[in-house]
Amino acid sequence: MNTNLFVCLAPQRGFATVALLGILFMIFFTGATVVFLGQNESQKSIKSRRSNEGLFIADAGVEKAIWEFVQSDSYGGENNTALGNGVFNVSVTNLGNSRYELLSTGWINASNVQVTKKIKAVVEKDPVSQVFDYCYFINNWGWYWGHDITACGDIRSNGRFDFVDGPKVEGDIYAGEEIDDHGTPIRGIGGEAGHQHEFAEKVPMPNLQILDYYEQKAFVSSGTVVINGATMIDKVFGDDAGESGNIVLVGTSANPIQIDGTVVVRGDLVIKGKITGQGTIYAGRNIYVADNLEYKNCPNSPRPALGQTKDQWVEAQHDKDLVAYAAKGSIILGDYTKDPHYGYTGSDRWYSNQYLFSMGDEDVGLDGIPDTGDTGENDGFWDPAYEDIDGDGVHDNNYNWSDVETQVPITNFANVPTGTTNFSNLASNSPSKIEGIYYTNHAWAGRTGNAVQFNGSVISKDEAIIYRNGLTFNYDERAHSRYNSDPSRFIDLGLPRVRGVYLVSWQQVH
Ligand SMILES: [Ca+2]
Ligand SMILES: [Ca+2]
Ligand SMILES: [Ca+2]
Repeated sequence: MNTNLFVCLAPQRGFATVALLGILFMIFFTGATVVFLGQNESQKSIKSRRSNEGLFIADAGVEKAIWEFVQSDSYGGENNTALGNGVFNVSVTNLGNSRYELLSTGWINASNVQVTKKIKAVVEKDPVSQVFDYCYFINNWGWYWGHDITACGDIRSNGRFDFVDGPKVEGDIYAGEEIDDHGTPIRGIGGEAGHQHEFAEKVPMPNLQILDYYEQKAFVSSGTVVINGATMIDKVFGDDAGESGNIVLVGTSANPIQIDGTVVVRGDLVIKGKITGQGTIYAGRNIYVADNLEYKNCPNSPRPALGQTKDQWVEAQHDKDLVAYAAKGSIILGDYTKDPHYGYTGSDRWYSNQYLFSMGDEDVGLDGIPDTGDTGENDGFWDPAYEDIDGDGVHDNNYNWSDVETQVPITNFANVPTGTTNFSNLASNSPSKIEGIYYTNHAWAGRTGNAVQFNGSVISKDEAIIYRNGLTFNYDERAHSRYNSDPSRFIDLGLPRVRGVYLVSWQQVH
């Protein structure tokens, strides 16, 4: 599946091509039926049929407008477009935040019966992806192996979701394939049948292949990263002479990393410590979370307090730090160089590679998901029409060390701390608090310390997080799409978007 060209199929009623063809078919079919039955029908019945037909025509106007918005955002509306026995008009009002209100009017004027029907709809062009509605979202395989794993918030996999030893889930569980507890009940409300949704619709992951789109966002938002008064990133890092595109950002309580808006790092980003502000950092390759990465001004509590609604919590935390990290490559946590591959044999080895390196092959068949045994899976033939999951035009094989390693030695990165001679000087395999919203449509891999907390979201195609004595995911409700439509709570983080049109509301007004 090439998500780059995917038309958004979020829970919605309407979507462009298929629906439009369906409605056209219904109108012509209905029209023909009316002509055939017309002689024997009462005037009332004809009127009722015409009324339905008028509504179909007004709805066809909405569908036509959605189709036009899929193609371009400069659509101006329709004027007396003929369809079947009638015509439709569509007027368009730009509501801001990529939203448009459509007023579609359908008329029938035939067989002495005149009907006018109006539909008002709101659509959102290229909406923020719904993958950000979960504290843990995986395209391929969701796996919670361990009694001491806790998720507070909804979790979702487009493939299978396996639970071993009764982990705890305080939220809903969605899987595109089977949900399997392997004989030990899942603890928390996620263990209840009403909160488990197997074979759910797959939610497409945004594709970051075209970084230009996000570079434009960086220019529009004049995004910056500043540390101790020095500008580290001015909109895009790597576009000016002398900028290699690879940078290290280390924040402390006294001198946190300050982010404002959207910025792009064209190569690798190594980041750790304290961060403050609101915004999103895109990386053209990997993001290395080298150790703890925490907000300086974090929410009062990671989740709504007892008796506090989600809305109340979001309102109260609206201005607190909120940062998203989106990598075109992978997100690598900890010190991967602590591995026998690099001559290291200590007990705090990285370990993630032992799981990660059997993942990533794109020979996954028609459904774009591995281990489902569908047509074309593991057949040794890679068909880019449905198996180029990341949209780069190349058959990606299983991950290996070259996917994990920095693309240049750490000493060649910009802003590398004085005295740094190797990656180990900056990284550790004992991080215990990771705050923020993390997105990649490749691997999310790494090693943690004891009782690690992820406050935000972990979103990836493949996941290989190796933890010690406790792993907790706390969803940050401020990232949920339900707040996109509420101007008083809307936070424009600049999160990755899905190409397409989302139907926000639809109502008959006349
Ligand atoms: Ca498959
Ligand atoms: Ca294949
Ligand atoms: Ca590919």
